[in-house]
Amino acid sequence: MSNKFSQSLYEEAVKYIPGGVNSPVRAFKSVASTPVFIQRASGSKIYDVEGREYIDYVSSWGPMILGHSHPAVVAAIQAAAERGTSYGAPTELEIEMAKMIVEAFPSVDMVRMVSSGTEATMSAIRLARGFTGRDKIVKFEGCYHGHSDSLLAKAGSGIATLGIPGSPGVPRALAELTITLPFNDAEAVKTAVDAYGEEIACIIVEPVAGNMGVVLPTEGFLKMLRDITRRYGILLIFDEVITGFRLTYGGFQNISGISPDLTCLGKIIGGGLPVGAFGGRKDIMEKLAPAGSVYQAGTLSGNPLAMSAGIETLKILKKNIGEYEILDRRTSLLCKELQLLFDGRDIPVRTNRAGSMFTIFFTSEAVIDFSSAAQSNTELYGRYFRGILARGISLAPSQFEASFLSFAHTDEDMEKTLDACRLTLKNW
Ligand code: HOZ
Repeated sequence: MSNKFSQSLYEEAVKYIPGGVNSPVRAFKSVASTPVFIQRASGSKIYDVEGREYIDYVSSWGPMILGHSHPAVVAAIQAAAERGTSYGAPTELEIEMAKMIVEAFPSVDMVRMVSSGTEATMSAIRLARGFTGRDKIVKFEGCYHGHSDSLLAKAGSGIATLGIPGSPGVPRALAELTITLPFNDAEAVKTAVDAYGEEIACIIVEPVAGNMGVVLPTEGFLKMLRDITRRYGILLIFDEVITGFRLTYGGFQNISGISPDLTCLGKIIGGGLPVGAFGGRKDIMEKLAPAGSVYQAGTLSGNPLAMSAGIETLKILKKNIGEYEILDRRTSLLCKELQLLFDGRDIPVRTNRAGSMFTIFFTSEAVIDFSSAAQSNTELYGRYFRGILARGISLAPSQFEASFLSFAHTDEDMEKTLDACRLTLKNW
């Protein structure tokens, strides 16, 4: 496919932006390609600078559950912009947003808005350390909680995509405080907590992992985390930046019935604008400045544009709560049909799915943690990605990311996606 304009923009971009992109996975490196530059997006489609249309399953990495440029969300942003774009002072919008989150998440009594998921997890970790007076934290291999120093060890997303074990620039003294364990491995958790329980401030987990590709928690894993953290006075943090409002009106905690002490959010609650939030038990949250002494701040925190886009998005989701079920069914059908196409060609793949998020792993084994995800043939994923992209389908440009459906995806989009897959596999 001719990609001359994107190619020339990429060549220009690398002169001024490291690697040509502002977030590593976008560079298409792991799929042996160069990025498609986007001009606009609407509903389930994005359009590149050459005017080519793609059915979009990247969904801006999760936020666009209503589809792109939803008219009511755009109108809310426009109306907010006319009243001023940032005040650095409190607004009524922030109370409205906080109330909506508190209402949707039974484990959240209070919430603090920030500007990204990274900020949310980073601040939740500081709060957990401040609250417990302990320094060590536990995270899971392949789970990604943004790029703050404490959380980069054996992380998913770009770290997994680029195959780097951690990052230079993270002080060893800090990295040593992060204990990294295999996801879904209850025994490993018990061993670590038995050894260091009194020193551990928190266990942070994506209750459904989305950043090593989609990996579901095994039966009882989250409950085990809840029980053991309670026993040792460790805080349990659910990173629901991706799963928040993605699987239901609330988080995976509403579905699993397991309540964490703190919850991190982002993506959907900003309706496509930069946002993050963390919230939880009142006694913990009140340790935050200025109520308490754990410091955290931000000029654009609670930004009126982001709050307006987020509030409008949540209102629409709440009003159309039945759509989640339709989305779930549609994604399930798509995944089943895709799996059949691969099976029909004897190409070993495993499809993991939670609601409207899914990953096709190019492996014959079940994917239950990062080491099984890492068995995937990333070259074949790249080949599939390039084949289907050339036929107008935009998937996550990495084996270790999730793809997403939105309320805007139609049956016709599904048919076109399956046709593109059929054609790609025909020329395999
Ligand atoms: N780390 C993000 C996905 N899990 C990628 C963000 C982006 O490149 O926009």
